[in-house]
Amino acid sequence: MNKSSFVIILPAMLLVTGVVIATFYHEYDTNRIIFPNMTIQDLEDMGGNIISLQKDPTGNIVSLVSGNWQFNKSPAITNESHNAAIEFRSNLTTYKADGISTQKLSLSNFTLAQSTLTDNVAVLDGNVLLNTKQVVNDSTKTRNVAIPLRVVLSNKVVLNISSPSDLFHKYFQDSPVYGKVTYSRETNTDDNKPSLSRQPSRISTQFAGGPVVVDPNLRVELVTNQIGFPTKMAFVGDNDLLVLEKNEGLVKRVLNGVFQNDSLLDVSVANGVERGMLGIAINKTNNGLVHVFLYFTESVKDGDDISEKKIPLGNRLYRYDLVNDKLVNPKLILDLPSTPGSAHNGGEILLDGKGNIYLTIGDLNRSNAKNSNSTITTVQNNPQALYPDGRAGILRINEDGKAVGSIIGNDNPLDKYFAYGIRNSFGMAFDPLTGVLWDTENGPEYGDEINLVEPGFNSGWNKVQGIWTPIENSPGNITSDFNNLVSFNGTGEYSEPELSWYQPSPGLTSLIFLNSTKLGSKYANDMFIADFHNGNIYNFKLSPNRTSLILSPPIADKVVNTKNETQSAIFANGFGAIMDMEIGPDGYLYVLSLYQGGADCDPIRRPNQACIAYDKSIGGSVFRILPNSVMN
Ligand SMILES: [Ca+2]
Ligand SMILES: [Ca+2]
Ligand SMILES: [Ca+2]
Ligand SMILES: [Ca+2]
Repeated sequence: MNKSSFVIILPAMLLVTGVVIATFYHEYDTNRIIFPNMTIQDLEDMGGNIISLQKDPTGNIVSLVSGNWQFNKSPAITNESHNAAIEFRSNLTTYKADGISTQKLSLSNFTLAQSTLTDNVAVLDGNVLLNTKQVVNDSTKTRNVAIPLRVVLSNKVVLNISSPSDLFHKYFQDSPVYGKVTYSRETNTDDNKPSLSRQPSRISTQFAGGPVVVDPNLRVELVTNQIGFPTKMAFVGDNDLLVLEKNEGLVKRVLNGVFQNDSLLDVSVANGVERGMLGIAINKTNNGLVHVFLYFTESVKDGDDISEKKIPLGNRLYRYDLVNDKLVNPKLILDLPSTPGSAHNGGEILLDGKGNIYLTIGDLNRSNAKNSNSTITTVQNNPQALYPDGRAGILRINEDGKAVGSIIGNDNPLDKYFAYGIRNSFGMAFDPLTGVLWDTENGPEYGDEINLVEPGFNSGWNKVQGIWTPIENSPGNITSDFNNLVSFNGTGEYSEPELSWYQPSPGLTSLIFLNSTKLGSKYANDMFIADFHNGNIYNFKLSPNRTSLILSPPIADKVVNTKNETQSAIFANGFGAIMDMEIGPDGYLYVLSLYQGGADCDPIRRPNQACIAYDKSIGGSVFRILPNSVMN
């Protein structure tokens, strides 16, 4: 449709419909905007109107869409200096040709997670509330759903609003809108391949205005926001960070805060649910070589476990050499199972500085399934089950993939288990003062744990999770009888978590000890843990002998009964979904997170919950936490 036909037709429409539209067309003069010199705050007064006539194939007008868009300063943000304090709104009303309003659509409560202002283009990523009011049989049906939204404002396109959400697609993409506004589906390569996951609606736990540290002496700053779905990171040197992109099997580099487009490595990974490029650790050797250890679900080509229903080649640990910005000379160290499930692959890699490698791997998503004993092994605390195959524990090996002494058995691979009875884990660290290992573990909707991990530690899965006896995915009674656990002739020993979460589980991920005084001496050698579902970092102090946590009521009982009970332990929040933390060579705390948090997608157990589909293209950020007193 061209503009002249629009001008001719509009007055006739108004007569028929009686709709009063004071301004039929307005555009903001973006030609005078020089983006590098503006802040997000400068968008505050911008707005415009939207009008569209929709015709059937023969040219008859079938409906009219009118509305507006506007940037406002968000009333929720009190920090005037922060340039993320902006809210975007858009309202559309659809009228049938007879003038009856059929649908009102609005986008409101936009929470800006990330913004980039480059030459001529402003890109705003965040989440928005999609509100639909549809008149059906004289009654109005209202629906509110949080969806991810991208707003691109440029000299040429003026305003493009897009989202990967199916709901957004349904309501907006098929609506040709006249005016300097376009609504389009986000270009998303994942859309071209079939997925087992339903398209999620997502909710953001990354704050508008960015994450926040509770301590007023500390601040959070963004290092980069260019990363595809990230999992883990590791430092090569000062301001030199390697970051993993899960779904494409990539290793990327962030150098002096600048995300490098060229990958250091691109391998083929299965990427259904929690599969993909999962773990990294770096060792700078005395002879100048940089060894990079990577753990990933190897496949023939990216995503073929979904697109072609292929069985992955394995969950594999490799050692590479970092030479001239590339990872070369792959050496396979450990070849672990990757089936039957696509979740609980673990992924954290730790080096102990004595040539040994520690790796977490979960139960590969089967030991809680009914009538599915085919892959349950004795390390999952079922004495009648199969001989272990490497799953459900923390494995300890040397760089040749060989066991380092044996703890619970002499035969391969039982000799490699440092700990067992683990459903899944994304975090572990050595206490810098004692050298003792700690981990975080993940229960099924309940029973996340922090554990002290002695050699031969049995975490109890699948007979106990947290302190409860599992009944399907729910917590049963507090477990009191531990006689049915497998001890491998007394060489393995169950011990209870130092802290357990009841429901809902926070989805614990990274665990680190802050072996730095750069955030203040009061935090030195404290434990910090992060979660996926809330975007929180929690701070715990250890007892004088460092074998337990110092916990005061209401968690002195070593159980987080409700979400509120950890309120006083929250060190920082609003990160989205935290995947990893590291102490940089500069002594500051670095945080790797997804923009969105929320629950993971499970179409059966969580049919209507805002969630994260692990095989979707969700962006990630690196933040660092440092004192206010440090100038850039
Ligand atoms: Ca890491
Ligand atoms: Ca790849
Ligand atoms: Ca346990
Ligand atoms: Ca409690």
